[in-house]
Amino acid sequence: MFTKFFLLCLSFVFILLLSSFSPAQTDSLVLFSDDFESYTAGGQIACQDTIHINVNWNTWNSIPCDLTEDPYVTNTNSYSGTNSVWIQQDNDLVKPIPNYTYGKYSISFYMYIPTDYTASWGQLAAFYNPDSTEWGFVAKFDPSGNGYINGGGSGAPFSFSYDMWMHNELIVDLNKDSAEYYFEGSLIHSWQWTLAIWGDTCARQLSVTDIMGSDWPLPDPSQWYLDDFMLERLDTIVGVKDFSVPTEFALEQNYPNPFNPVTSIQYAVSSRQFVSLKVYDVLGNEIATLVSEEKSAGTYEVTFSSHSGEVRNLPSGIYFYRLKAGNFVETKKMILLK
Ligand SMILES: [Ca+2]
Repeated sequence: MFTKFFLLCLSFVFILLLSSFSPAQTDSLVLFSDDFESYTAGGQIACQDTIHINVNWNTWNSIPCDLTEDPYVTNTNSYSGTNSVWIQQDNDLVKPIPNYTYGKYSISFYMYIPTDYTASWGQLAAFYNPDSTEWGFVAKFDPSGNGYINGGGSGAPFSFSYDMWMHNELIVDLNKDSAEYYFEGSLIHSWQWTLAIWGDTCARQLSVTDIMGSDWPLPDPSQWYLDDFMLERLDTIVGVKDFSVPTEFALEQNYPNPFNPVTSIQYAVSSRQFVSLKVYDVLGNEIATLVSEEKSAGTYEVTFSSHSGEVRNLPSGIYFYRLKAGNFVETKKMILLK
């Protein structure tokens, strides 16, 4: 009996120690994801405006407008569920991004290349004007199992396998002007993002993702499958400052305030709850969603920028941010001063 009691005490102390030394929490905000399960197999997913292709890369919907360029949704092969996108020769699947200039982002997906076929994908760094684009990088997969990534005026080879699902990830940190390409979780190449694909200087910006059939000098034919595409903001929540679990919900005043263009907002969650943190203008219009997910107890910090992501060049003025977590609701005021 004594031993049991002793063990119980010991485990209690251990749990206390664990809770007081919980590691810093990092988190990400999913800006866009698609597992392609909501589309009809056989339908075309993209809708490229070929007349204004450099102006409006307005694709990723199910209204086909170009029979040759747009890839098909298929149920013959998938990473998740039953559907994926079948990208064939000269197809493009394009994901517009609203020209981010600040923040750290991840673009990832799974790819499957049948034996002896080719594939490629790339990321546009910048639009200088409607008709001038700059490639941030391109990854290619040639028919001998050799991959190659070009970025920053240099590159790196890597090997890949046929007939299996493989993970691709590009991480671009616009704050640090750095880029990293990961294949199957391994870092293949890192470079200065604004050096663009061939080492030319370009704007510090993240734009369209272009996922291609062989539109690159690769041996034909190109044919591959793509599933579980995701665009994430990685630097929205930077961690726990206080290792103890908060005893109550709290929403702190943003810092700096007034701000231009970036400010930080801290909040505390005392028990696991669905947390929503949104920014509104004085008319009550929703400007941005900073958090919208279940969070465990802890202290979090999120950044808000007046000109990145879905937010475009907000005017100077008063804005409000509102935290909702369970029954807890609090709103605070912040001032953008340009
Ligand atoms: Ca799927």
